[in-house]
Amino acid sequence: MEEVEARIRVIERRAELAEIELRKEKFAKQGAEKQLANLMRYVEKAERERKRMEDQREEQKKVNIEKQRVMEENERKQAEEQARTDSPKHAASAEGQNVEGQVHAKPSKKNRKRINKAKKAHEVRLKKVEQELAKATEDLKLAKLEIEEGARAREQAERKAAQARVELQQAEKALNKVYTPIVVPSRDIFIATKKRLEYHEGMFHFAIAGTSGSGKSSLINAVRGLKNSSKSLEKAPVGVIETTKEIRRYVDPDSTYPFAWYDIPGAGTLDVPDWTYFNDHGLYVFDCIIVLFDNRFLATDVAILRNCARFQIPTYIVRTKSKQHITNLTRDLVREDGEDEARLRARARTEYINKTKENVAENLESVNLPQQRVYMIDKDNIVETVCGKEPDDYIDELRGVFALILSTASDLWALLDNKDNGIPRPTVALWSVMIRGLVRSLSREIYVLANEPFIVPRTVDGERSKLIDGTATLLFSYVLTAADTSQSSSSKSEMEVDPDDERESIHLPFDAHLLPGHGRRFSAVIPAFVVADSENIVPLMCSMLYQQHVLGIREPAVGVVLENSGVIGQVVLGWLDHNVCLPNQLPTPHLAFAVGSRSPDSSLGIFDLTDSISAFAFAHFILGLHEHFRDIGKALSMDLDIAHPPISWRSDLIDCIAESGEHAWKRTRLE
Ligand SMILES: Nc1nc2c(ncn2[C@@H]2O[C@H](COP(=O)(O)OP(=O)(O)O)[C@@H](O)[C@H]2O)c(=O)[nH]1
Ligand SMILES: [Mg+2]
Repeated sequence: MEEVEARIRVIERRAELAEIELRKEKFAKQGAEKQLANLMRYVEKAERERKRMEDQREEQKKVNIEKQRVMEENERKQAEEQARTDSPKHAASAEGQNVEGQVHAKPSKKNRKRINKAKKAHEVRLKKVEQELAKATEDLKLAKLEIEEGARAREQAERKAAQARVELQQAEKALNKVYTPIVVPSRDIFIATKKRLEYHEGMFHFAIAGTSGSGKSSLINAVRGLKNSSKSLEKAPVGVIETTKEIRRYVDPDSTYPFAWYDIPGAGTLDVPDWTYFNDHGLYVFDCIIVLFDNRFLATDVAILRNCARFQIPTYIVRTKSKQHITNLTRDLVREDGEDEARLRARARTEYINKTKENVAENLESVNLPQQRVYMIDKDNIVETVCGKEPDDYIDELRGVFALILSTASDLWALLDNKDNGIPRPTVALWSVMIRGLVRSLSREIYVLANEPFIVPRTVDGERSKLIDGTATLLFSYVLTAADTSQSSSSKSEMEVDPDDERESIHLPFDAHLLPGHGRRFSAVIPAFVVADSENIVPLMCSMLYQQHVLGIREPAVGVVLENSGVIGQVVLGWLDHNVCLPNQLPTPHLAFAVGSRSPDSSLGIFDLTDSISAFAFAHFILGLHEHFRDIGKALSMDLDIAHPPISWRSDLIDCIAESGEHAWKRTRLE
């Protein structure tokens, strides 16, 4: 968690830096744009100035030409006038004409001088304007360059901004993954939702969620003993395309089962965050949610499971239409040589079961949800079971599990209600049937041993007088046999020892014997889950831990305290300090359980088995041991790492002491 938080902090910091960078770039972009606008204004002004100058020059030119023309016209007129007045003296000397010509030429020269001067001044001005224009053009060029530069900078800034946005989104996503907001409904909303969904205390409320067509309505009919073809008005309509997201409620017609079934449509089309969907539909009020799928286990199914985990609602993963899927698979498989129809179907069935389990396991693992069992069912089989018939081919019978839990709860309730003169009545027969049934539904490789005496290991100097330390009410164990040190299908009777048996003893140090008994050993018992009363639970769990330790198994020990006439079950977890293993010293065991509270609270691992909801939560806890059983089984099927140095204790020490006195255990050690 710390590591994840550190990662989040780094991502958040990066997002912050990216934001700052983005702001800087925006600022730079604004600056460049401002500068650009200024330059444009300047260029426009220069252009205007140039035009004005040119116009002025043009105007001046016109004025000068006109002036010149007027002047020449006047001169011409004067000359003509002169000529007219001088006509009597027409024969004037050539010299005289010449002088006259010089007199006429004088003003014209003056004018030209003036014109030339004006021209020069004009040229100077023009040059200046041209220079200014050239400068303006140069500035324009520079401005254009700057504009281009600005555009590039802007592009880069925008790219960086986009990247920063992506990073920010990623950071937010990562943050949401870890800290998905959980909006816990207030007490008032909770009560209002219960009212809206017609939740009645004392009844058990199952929600069935799944995509349209996965078979929700059919399952609801099946568990109530109704076929899809039934004419009953109570039937849920099937095969209809779900057009609303409205939740429908159906009550079990069999009043001995206080079940209400709810059809939760639309879960496969999440267009809002999954927890919003979960909260909006009030799914948090249900006692149990069944996630149903037909072909593939989808992300939306996982989303529902994730939300159920938040609200600690028991869930069941169920695959429907199993018969149909197996039939299809039978048709798809290539028949092996000499394989008849029955064998082919059996192969298809195995493949179907394995593939389904794998698919669900992978999906759960990918989102870090604990593994849980997937039930494979078919509506027709359920109808048959509900109607009291034994279906010919079924994989899992979910309703059987529910019925077992609820009937146990109601039987225990009835038993407590009928107390004989206040004397507590034994309840062990009732609850042990339920616990056995539940564990049995988890694995067929587990052996149940009831009322078994056990011993606790002790060191050389420890007390050795009382060698049976207690009695376990229920031991759910794997069994190792002498033949091969893997799990075997030997029955309990094979574990009893016949002294004349010629079989070889089990290849395990004597330390590995948990259970008492004497003589040679052909099998060893490795408990994975135990039930005992409060007097026995601590030594039993220590013994169980040492047993696992000797075999190199590092799983925690799981047990439940339940008195023989009690109805409250409390979970105990145990582990060993594996590092401490000095000669003649046992590793320290640790046990954890809720103290100070005896009132049922499933989040503390305390359950009241007379209360159907609490009993259901208890059952769910046991069904959740699926992975725990599997891990111990897996460890046992591998090469066992027998502890070295071995712990100095053995179960049949009692005989040795009886026969040979105090230190006999040394002689009888077989190593
Ligand atoms: N073969 C078989 N068909 C099923 C099973 N469950 C449902 N169906 C069929 O699947 C179709 C859709 O079922 P329906 O219950 O309406 O699904 P919903 O949309 O989830 O309520 C119907 O044609 C059902 O007959 C089953 O277990 N086996
Ligand atoms: Mg339906």
